[in-house]
Amino acid sequence: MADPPPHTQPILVVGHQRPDTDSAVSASVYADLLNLLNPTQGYHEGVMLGEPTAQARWLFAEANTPLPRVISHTHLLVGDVAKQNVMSINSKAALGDALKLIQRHRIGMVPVLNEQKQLLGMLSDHMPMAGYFYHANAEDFLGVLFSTSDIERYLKLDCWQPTESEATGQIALELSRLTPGALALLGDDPRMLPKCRDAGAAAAIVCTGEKTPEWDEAVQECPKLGIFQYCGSLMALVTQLPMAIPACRLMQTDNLPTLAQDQTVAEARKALLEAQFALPVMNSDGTLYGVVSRAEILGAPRRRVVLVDHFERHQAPDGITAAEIIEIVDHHRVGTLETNQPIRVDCRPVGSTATIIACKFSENGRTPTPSQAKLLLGAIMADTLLLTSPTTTPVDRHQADLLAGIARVDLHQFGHEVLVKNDVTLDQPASVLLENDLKEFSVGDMKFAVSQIETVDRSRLLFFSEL
Ligand SMILES: [Mn+2]
Repeated sequence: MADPPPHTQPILVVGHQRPDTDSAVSASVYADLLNLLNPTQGYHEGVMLGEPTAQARWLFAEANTPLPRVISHTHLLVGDVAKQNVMSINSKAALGDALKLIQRHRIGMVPVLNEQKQLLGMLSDHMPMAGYFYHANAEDFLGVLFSTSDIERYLKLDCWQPTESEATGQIALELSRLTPGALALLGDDPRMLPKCRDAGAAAAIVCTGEKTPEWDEAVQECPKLGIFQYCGSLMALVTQLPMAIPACRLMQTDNLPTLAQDQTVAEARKALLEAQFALPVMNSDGTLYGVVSRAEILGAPRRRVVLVDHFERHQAPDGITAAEIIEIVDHHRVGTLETNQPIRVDCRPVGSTATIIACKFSENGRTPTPSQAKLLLGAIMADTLLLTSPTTTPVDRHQADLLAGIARVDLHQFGHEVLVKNDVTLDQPASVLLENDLKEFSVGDMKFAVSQIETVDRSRLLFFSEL
């Protein structure tokens, strides 16, 4: 079985609601065949519209094949349309790094992630502090805590003398505003250094082109002061400084709206109307899956679906009207499903959809694997009650023989094993038993339903006549 290509929406191959064995098997094996025949069309995924029966569970286990994923509708999900591999920054990155990403990639926001790729917050040029991104100067950040290591890294400072410990004081441009532990921004006057020391500053950035003997002397006078050189004017330093503020100090963390992969696109649309920027889409472990913006929602392609084993609107998935049905393969009457475009329809009057899938293998010059053969055979046996139902045709018998040969099983013994697994269990109320294999139909204005209960032991059904 081919692996799904990453980041593309699968084409769902799905049977009817309350899936019986034929629906589960046909969806799974037909998806395999379509992937084999049309590898460029997209990845086909067999799914089930509800929990599998005990019989289907047994059969898939017997065939050593994973059960198809259970879905409850075919509405598009956030995970289907979200943009993945988005640009992100870590919490230690500076505001300038975020701004570079935002400008270079023309994105509206940057998620801030920790080392485990979990979402810490978001930075966006649509946030209230957006002005800082473009016009800020150091004055705006007076009183904001800075760490010298952030500043050293971002401003590419030359360290003349390291700080005694990591300084995270306030920034100050004037001596009068220097507080103990502060970071002082100085011009090109070496005489200012001892004054900073006396005021209790932890570090100072000096703006000078070269380290003159006067500077050497001043540095020696202040052995405990961290001293860094910025090769540029004080004005340039003040302009660049805001870009060195760590992203984690500015990111939005409170009431951060997020989406889950399994939310519907309709829900995402509603959330985006209230959001100022794209929304992060989370994995269940708190890591980032991707982002969704209005562009992804507007440009979302319709969900593509192949329907097997049903032709009735009432048996089809919720959300089918918004989906694009690209093919129907069925052995029931042509029912109430409508499509917008011409599509491939393959309806044959045989005992099971699995029979048609088996025919499609040979019609395309392919042979099912022993596992696929076992699944198809089991489904034929289940749907035709061991080739005895009135719907059984010579085609079913012929395909069943071929499949039994490939799967290396005895047709009747295997068929009997399959049927026993679906035998009615009388430990549930009759109303529940009736619901298990209930199919709804509509003809004109009339709606009706047919329910089936199977047993290999007729005497057990007498129990019902006594109810
Ligand atoms: Mn069927």
